[in-house]
Amino acid sequence: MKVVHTPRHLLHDPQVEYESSGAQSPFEHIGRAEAVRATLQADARFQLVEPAEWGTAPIEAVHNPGLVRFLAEGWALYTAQHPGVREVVPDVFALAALRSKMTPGREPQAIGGRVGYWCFETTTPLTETTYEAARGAVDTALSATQIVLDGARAAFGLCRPPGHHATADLYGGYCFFNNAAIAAHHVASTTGTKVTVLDVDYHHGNGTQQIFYDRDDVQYVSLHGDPARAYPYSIGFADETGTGRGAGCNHNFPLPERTDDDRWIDTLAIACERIAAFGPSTVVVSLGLDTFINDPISDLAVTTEGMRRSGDVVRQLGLPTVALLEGGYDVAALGANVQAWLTGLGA
Ligand code: Q9C
Ligand code: ZN
Repeated sequence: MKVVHTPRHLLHDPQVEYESSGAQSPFEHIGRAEAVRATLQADARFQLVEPAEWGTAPIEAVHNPGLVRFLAEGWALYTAQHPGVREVVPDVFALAALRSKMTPGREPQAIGGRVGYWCFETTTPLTETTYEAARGAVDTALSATQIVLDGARAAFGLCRPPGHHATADLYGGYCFFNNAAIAAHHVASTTGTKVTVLDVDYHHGNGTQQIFYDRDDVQYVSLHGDPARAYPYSIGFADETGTGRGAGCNHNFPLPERTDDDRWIDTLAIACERIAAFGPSTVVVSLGLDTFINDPISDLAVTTEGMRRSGDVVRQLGLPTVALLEGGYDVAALGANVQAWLTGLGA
């Protein structure tokens, strides 16, 4: 199986994130992708290839061009006003409810206001070269997708930073551009066929759900920790099923704490029945490994063998599949968990 990887992910190397009302060392760090690369590089079944350059057009087909512009220029403008700042983080959020009863808000002119207009939370620092890294992750996703469009049964994009929390207009949740949504839209728009995004990250992919919520050509199917207790808290409930033309095309499977391999696999099998009924040409997997039993920021109990079984369930759909890395924070196990998942998928 081909694995798309670029060292450009090293350009996103924040030293601090703000969570639970305190500063901490980031969970989403360069060692994650380096661990996955090392494991796959040492396994002869995988061939590492570099992505092509895809430019901003496929990004702006999914995201607000204002978000792209902010991520490209925001760090320099902010640090010109605040010399010495390394990680830019919002402190004022332009929440829609601030303007209830009024006309919709406009992008603030002041850079301090712009950060909180395009970002929804505090754990996603913007550094001097984050934009280049985020562009590299999109290039990685699109090149892995192209390998599948060219006829491969499966491919893996070693995307970092991850993507599934980024909405059309907002970054956050360690995500800047929604790699999986950009890939899925690319397939749907260039082939005129239906696509499914299957999201197996521990966290609900609120960004992907939002982007496709009113569309009937891209189905979103997600298994995740119940938002009643788990990030992103306000989205990912089972009664969110799509709107307008997209009614019935969104499927959420919120899960309880300590969900084990058997329950996870049973739920994934039901999710795959929904995918088969939708009839996509292609499946894009948002491959988070933070459902792992030892993951430091989540509470499910899937084992490495459960990862292999998960890939096997998806393989049985018999559909061309592009898997893209999302979360997974037990770095010691991350390479083996990706390897197991891709082995199940048919590496
Ligand atoms: N106290 C991904 O896995 N922090 N993003 C959660 C809970 C953010 C996870 C805070 C988690 C984002 C791609
Ligand atoms: Zn996650």
